[in-house]
Formats: sequence, structure tokens, C-alpha cells
Amino acid sequence: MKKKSKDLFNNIKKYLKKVKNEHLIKAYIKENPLFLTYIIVNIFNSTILRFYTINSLENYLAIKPIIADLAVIIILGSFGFLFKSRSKYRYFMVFTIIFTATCMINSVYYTFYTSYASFSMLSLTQFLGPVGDAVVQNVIQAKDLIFLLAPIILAFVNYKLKKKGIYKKIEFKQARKKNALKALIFGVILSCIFIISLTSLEIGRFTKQWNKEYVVMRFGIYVYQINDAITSLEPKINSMFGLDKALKEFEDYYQERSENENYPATNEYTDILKGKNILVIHAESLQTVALNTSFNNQEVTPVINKLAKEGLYFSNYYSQVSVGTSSDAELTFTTSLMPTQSGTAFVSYFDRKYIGLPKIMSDNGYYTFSMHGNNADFWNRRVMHEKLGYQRFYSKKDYDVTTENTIGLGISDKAFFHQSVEKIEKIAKENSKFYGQLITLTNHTPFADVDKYGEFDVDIKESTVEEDGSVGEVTYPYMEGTKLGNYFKSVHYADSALGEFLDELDSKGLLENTAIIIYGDHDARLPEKDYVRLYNYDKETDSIKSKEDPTYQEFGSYQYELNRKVPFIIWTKDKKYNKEITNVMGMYDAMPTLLNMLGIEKNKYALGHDIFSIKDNNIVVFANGNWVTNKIYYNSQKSAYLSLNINEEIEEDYIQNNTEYATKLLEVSNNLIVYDLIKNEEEKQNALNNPKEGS
Ligand code: GP9
Ligand code: MN
Repeated sequence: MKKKSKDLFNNIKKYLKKVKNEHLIKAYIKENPLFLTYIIVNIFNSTILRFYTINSLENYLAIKPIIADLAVIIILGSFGFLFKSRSKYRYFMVFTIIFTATCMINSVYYTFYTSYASFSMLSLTQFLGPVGDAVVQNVIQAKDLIFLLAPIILAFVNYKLKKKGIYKKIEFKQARKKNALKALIFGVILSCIFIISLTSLEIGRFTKQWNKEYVVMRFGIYVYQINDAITSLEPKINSMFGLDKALKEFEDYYQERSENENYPATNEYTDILKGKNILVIHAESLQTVALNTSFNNQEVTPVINKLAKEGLYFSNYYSQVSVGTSSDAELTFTTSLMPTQSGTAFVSYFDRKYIGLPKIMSDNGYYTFSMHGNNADFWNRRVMHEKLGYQRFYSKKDYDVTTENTIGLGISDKAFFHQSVEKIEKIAKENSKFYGQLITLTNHTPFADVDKYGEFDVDIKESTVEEDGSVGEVTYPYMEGTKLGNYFKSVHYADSALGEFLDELDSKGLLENTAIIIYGDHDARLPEKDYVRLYNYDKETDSIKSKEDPTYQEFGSYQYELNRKVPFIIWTKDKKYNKEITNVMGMYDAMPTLLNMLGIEKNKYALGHDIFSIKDNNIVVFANGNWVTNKIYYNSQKSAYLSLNINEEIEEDYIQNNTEYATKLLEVSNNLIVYDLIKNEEEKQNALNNPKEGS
């Protein structure tokens, strides 16, 4: 093995020497002017595109996208060598036109939408509609014409070469296959270098493909677009087979549910929010653990704790997200459906029919809107928010985002809330009722902007009295410097931003007839070892207690899962309804629970339940097949469970029935989205009601 790598190393060394001594690079340039021009012009275009669109120093210095672009250009170009001169030129020209079009379309698209183009959006008339004529007048700018230089230069070089009669000479010299292979190998080597350099975060973002700026900045525009083409096909392929079976299962499922589930249709909470304005706070990464934690008698979330005490606080509430994190939380909250099994509903299945809470609200006379200080295209919200029924989406371009008011991913929660108040005030003046959602941003992983969160001690501080009577302070190094510690600082900031928001709303009289609904969108994916420290730190010895210590608090994988719960709070200024609801509840129960409170008919496709009707009989199904009830947390991968009530015996039937329930629910939910079954059902009903139209 050693000898082999030594030989390889020697061979490479020899080859490089040969390249140097025999001026092989010079010779290659001389012999392949057309190929090299093809490479240079297309690299130029992709680099210019990135400079036009992503305005950051990190991008200007980035080498990775250049390597990726080069690899794509060279690999695709290498096959051009297989053709004779004229066809070879045509081959390079075709790809140059494709690459140029890719860059130009993306540049134009970016000017319009601050995001990159996607094949999956081609079916959306929205893009073609407003862009259509406007593109020519407003969007295509002089700067975009620069991309056209690529084919022009290639044509010019070809013309010059032809004139010099160089083609014939080269053709005569070159063995076409050998040259193609050489270029191909070089392209493959570049690809390998690129792949080896990738981090797991980069690979993760690449497969999800929703954070387009990130993907383009790391992978270059050509790889982005190829990946986009493939992922855009996936939902189409998924829905091509099995429709009949899926439809039958879907119909049977809802039929059975309506026959077997006899929970009361009304309860003491029916209509309590009827006619009220609704403001939903989608609180980024807000976990219940933050509400239950204090340092030196200072609560991490004093504002939210107060709201929880004064309102309805669902303290055993779980998010049910999959890889679509924030967007999955929005999906499940507003439709009572589960995330899809592959891809994400917001990105891969945006063109399906959904019954969204905002749409129901607007049908009931509410003005509906959503607000988020990030790019509208993150998680494809621009498209999906309209689909879910928000009449207006205020995104980054509606906010004044500056370097001063930026924390972490973008506009700080304080600035975001502050700027949202005047928008809400205007909405309240112009509409009799409103339903709005505000998505926060600051409390997003990696919680690294610690300096900007403001003072909040996560170490233990105790005052001491010296012998001479003077008072001092001693610090025990507890959570400072840990990710969980930083998280608490970040949540503390987010909590105070929410407090300022409510105060401002109140000062403008906007809380009088408004219910504030808060949910944590998902957990913050914090390290298990930080929780072990949080619960088992011994300040006397400055170490983690031993497991033998009777006060040691077990924190393994089950505790971790249970600890992922997020708060759900419904608060009104009059504090009329205040209670802690401890029954287990999932994000998919929010819609049925809220519709009952709003006095609006339930959505028959909802997978969750009104918690006040189902009470302690509830089950929360997770996207990976795990489930939790008041009795147990069941891990379907390990076929094992943790009992939540030691005194109760769990029967085998209980596990089997609930596991079947979970599996069926996930399958129906996934099929409903993938096969667009709500639309299918509606079309069927329409055809039955209007038999003539169909004929
Ligand atoms: C993006 C923000 C974060 O705008 O909502 O999304 P996440 O990373 O939590 O899915
Ligand atoms: Mn999120």
C-alpha cells in the first residue's frame, strides 16, 4: 500500500516536471484556444453573477464555487473534443448559450425576487406574469448584458481561428478521444477535490436546496441549477404511480375517522376567540426548557412566563417538524397536516391544494397577513404564504434592515417587531378584523452573536461577606461559553423583544380585542452534554455530578426527546382564560383547537384534534414514526419506550394500536400532499354536483 502511494506520488512529480520542462501548458494553450476560451468565458459569467447577487466579502474570496463551476464546465465541455472542428465549435457554443442563459435568467430573477431561479417555479404563472413585460422595461438592466459577451467572444475567437486556418492544423495533430479523456479526467479530479472539501453543513443545505444563496455561494450557479433540475423532478416522479391506491386509503381513512371518533363538537372553550383579532408569533427555536430555567433568580423568559401564567398555557406541546424545520412548523400549524416524507411541502409540493388557517380566516371576513424580516424566498414562503391564504406577506424588502439592526441571520427581533407595529396599526385601521403571523429570526442557531443579545448571566453568582464585613461576589463557571448557555442569552433577548412589542401594541390600543398566540417552531438542536451540565453541575467541585450521586438527573436520549417540547400560549389582555393544560399536544392540534375557539367549522382533513375535546386521549405523532401520549414516549426505530407514569402498566395492544395509528396517519398525510388529494376530492365532488359540466 505504502509502495503504491509512493509510486503514485513519484509519477505525479515526474509528470509535473515534464509539464514544466516541455512547456506543456503553453503547448496546451496553443493547441486548444477554443476550449480554453469556452472555459474562461463561462467561468467569467458565473463569477460575475455571484458578484452581482451576493454582496459579501466571503463571496468575493470564495474559491469553492469557482472549482465547482470549473468542474461542470470542463466535464460537459470535454465531450466537445469528440467532434470535428466545426461541430466542436457548435458544441461549445450550445453549452455557452445554456450557461449564459442560466446566468442571465438568474441575474434578472434575483433583481426581481432576491433569490435564484428554480425549474419547479416554471409552472407558476406569478413569475411569468408580472415579470413578462416588466422584465424588458425594468428588470433587465444594462449590467445583465455583460453575460452576452461570453457567446460573442467565443464566436469571435472561432472566427479568428478559422481565418488563420488553425483548425486544420490542430485537427490533424489531435487524437480526439485522447483529448476528450484528458479533459474529462481533469474535470473529475476537480470534482473530487471539491467534494472532499465539503462540510456536513454544506452537504445538508445542498440536499435541502432551499437556502439558495448559501448553495450558490458554496456550489456555484451551475451545480445549483443542475441540482435544482433534479430535485424539481422528484415530486413529479413521486406522484406518477400509485394514485388509485392512495386515493382509496385516503377516503377510507377520513370515513373511518368520522365514524369512530366521537369527541364532543363543542366545549367550554368554543367561541372564546370569536370575532377577536389574532396575532400569531412563530417564535424561532423557542423551547419550553427556556421557560423553566432561571439563573441567579433571573428567569430566562420573564415576559413569556408572565403570558403563560395569565393565559392558556399548553405545557406539554410538541413540534412535529421534519427536515423542513421552520416551514414544516408553519405547515403543521396552519393545515394540521404532517411534513412530507421526502423533500419539504413548502419547497417540493408548493403547487398542491392546502386548506390553510389563514384562508379559512379570510373566508370568515378577516384580513390576513404574515410578517418576516428575512428574504421572502426562504423556504419558498413567497409562494406558500399566498397558497395558505395570507393576503399580504411583509418580508425583508418591507423592512429597514441595516448593519446596526442586524443580529445573526438578519434583522433583529426588536427592530422587526418595532417596524411591524406601524404596519399592524395601519392594518387595524383599514380592516374590521385581522389575522396575522409574525415569524421571528434572532433566536436562530448558532446563537453566536452573543455580544448583541445584551447582559444575561448564565454562570452562578453568589454574594459573599468577608470577615471584615465587606460584601463581595463569587462566580461559579456554569453555562458561560456553552452552546446552551448562549442559547439562553439569545432567548432572553427574544423574550425582551416580545415584551417591547406587546408594550408598543398596548400603547396603541391594539391589544384590546386581540388574542396573542405564541408557539415555538421547533427545538434548537442543542447538545445533549450541555443539558447534562445544566441539570447536574456541582458548583462546589466545579464538575458534573457522578451518576451514583442520588441527586443526579438522568438525561439520555428519551429525556432529550421529551425536552424538545416547545411552548404554546394563547393570551388575551383581559387574562380571562388562564390555565395550564398539561395533556400532551402536537403542532397539528393547534388548528382544530383554535377553530373551535374561533367558532369556525372544523377542517375535515385536519389530522390533529381540539385538545379540549380529546383531552388525555391524545397522541402526538412525529415525522420519524415516534409518538408520545400522556402515558409513554415510543421510539419506533428502537421499538422501545419510556413510561411517563411509572405506576401504569402498558399493554402490548396499546403500543401496537398507537403504532398502527401513527403509521397510517403519516402515510395518509404524505399521500394527501404528494398526490394532491384534496384537489382530487374537490374535483370529484364538483363533477358529482354539476354532472353536465364534466360531459
Ligand atoms: C428562515 C427562518 C429559519 O427565514 O425562518 O428557518 P429554519 O432554519 O429554522 O428552518
Ligand atoms: Mn425555525
